Formats: sequence, C-alpha cells, structure tokens
Amino acid sequence: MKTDATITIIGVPLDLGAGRRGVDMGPSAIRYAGLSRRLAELGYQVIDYGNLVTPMVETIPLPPPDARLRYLEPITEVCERLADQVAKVVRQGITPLILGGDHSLTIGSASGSARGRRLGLLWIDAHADFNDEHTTPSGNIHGMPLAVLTGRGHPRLTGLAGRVPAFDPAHVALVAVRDLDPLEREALRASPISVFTMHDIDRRGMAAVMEQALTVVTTAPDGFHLSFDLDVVDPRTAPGVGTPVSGGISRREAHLAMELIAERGALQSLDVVEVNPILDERNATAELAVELVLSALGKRIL
Ligand code: 4U7
Ligand code: MN
Ligand code: MN
Ligand code: MN
Repeated sequence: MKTDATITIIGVPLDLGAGRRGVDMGPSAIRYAGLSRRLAELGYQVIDYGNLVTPMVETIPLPPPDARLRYLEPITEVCERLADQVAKVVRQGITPLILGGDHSLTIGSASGSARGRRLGLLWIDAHADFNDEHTTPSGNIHGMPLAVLTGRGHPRLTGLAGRVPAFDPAHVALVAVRDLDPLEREALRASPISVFTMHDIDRRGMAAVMEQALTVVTTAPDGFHLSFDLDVVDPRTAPGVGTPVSGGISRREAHLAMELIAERGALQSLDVVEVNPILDERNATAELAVELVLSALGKRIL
C-alpha cells in the first residue's frame, strides 16, 4: 500500500465475546499510544471514525453459565453494523483499520471487507478461534470467529459477507497458533486451512513461514484481510491480553511478520484485537499494537 493512501480507524469497544472484562478499553488504549499521529507521520491521511456504539455487559441480563453462544444477539448486532461500516469504507477505496475489542468483532470486520470480493484471510493468533457452539469449552464467541468466517457456526453470524462462507478456507492461513481445544483441533485438522504452528516457526523461522502463509492468502484474487490477536506475542512482551499463553512469538518476530505483509502489497484491511488495558503494564501492549500496525502499513527501519 502506498503510504499517502487514506486509512480509516474504527474502534469497536466490545468485550461480550470474551470471558473477562477489559478488552472494551482496547481502542482507547491504542489511540492513547499515538496511533493517528504515527500513521500521519508515515504519510497516511487518517480519518478516525471513533467507536461503534456497543452494549455494556452490565446492561444485559446475565446468560446462563452453560450458554454455548454467550451474547449471540448483541454481538451479531454489533458485527452487522461493523460489517456495513467497513464495506462502505472499502467501496470508497479507503483502507479500514479496526481496533478491538474482543476477537468476535472480526466476524463483522472481515465479512464487511469481503463483501463483493474474494479475499484471503491471514489469522495471527495464539489460538485458532475455530470453535463452534458444539465444540466450545467456554461458550465465548471470541473463540469462534475463524470458524464462522469459513462457514461453520450460527447462521446469524456466517452470512454477514453476503455469502457463506465469507472466505474460502483454501485462502486462509493461521500463523503462530499454540493453544487448541481438543474438538477444535480435530475440526482444524479436517479443514483445508493452512496452519503454521509455533513448532513450524521454531523449526523454519518466521520469514519462511510467513512467505508461505502469504502465498496462501494471496492466491485469492482481491488481496487479503489481516486479523492480528495480540495474544500471539509472548505475554512477557504483551501482558495486556485476556487469554495469555506462554511461549509466544517475540517482538522481533512479530515485526518481521508485519514487514513481510507490507512487502507483499496486497493488504486490504486489518484489525488488531484483544488488547486488555486492565491487565497491561503501562500500556506496553497497546504501544506494541501501534508499532506493529505501522510495520504492516509500510514503516521501515531504514
Ligand atoms: B482469542 C478458547 F477454550 N479456545 O474457545 C475458547 F481456550 O480471540 C479460548 O483467540 C479462545 O483470544 C481465545 O474459549 C479467543 C479456550
Ligand atoms: Mn483470537
Ligand atoms: Mn487469541
Ligand atoms: Mn484473547
């Protein structure tokens, strides 16, 4: 992407999809870390649309503890509005940058970006987010968006791109995964999604893995959407996430992945999700999110 292009920021202060509070403050923390100014310094025209209106958990009746799709209705309603907003921005030739918020919001952002075009999907996450209402151990929808976007899940969620699946699984790559639930793992093994685990990164290095993952997502004709869950980074570096998993990628590996994304020149839209300021240390995780967005959008050291 040319660095004089226009970027639109959309915040989604949603935490209904996660098991604990706090990710709803992610968009504020990422903005506070200097996102707009840094993007402008890189040469972009930046338009901040502000935050979508999202319901607060305290204002909704508590779902039963054994709910399998907790807060389906309000999450669907937010994702519908987000998908419409993202699709509108895309039609104007503008790149949407969506700030989360829990990962259920990507059902809206990626679906909106994929309306009327065939995109690849690059999912960088410690988790596969490949559960459905039958396999989920938690009932939390932030563990389901990749399944929904490839056509498996509640029909209220799978259709937001205007077709099911929103993304052909042959054009989807999952990078740096290290924590799978038993039934989720089976579903993933049976799916044509290209999965690159932490093991692959340890063995072959981030550069080789990312080149291959990018080849997968760029076989789609119209470019790709990036979904970046901050919990992919090791919790010593990115403590401010709701579901930390030790043994994650390093700061440098994360930057390298983003720099290789920029080099391909096919990125159409992106979201950065799961930043939880309550659990963060002096906004370090939000600051990292800003740095990584800059790398994905073309910032170079020299
Ligand atoms: B995230 C989990 F059970 N798999 O489904 C689930 F371990 O968006 C976690 O990647 C999901 O942060 C994590 O609840 C969702 C759990
Ligand atoms: Mn996730
Ligand atoms: Mn995750
Ligand atoms: Mn998480």
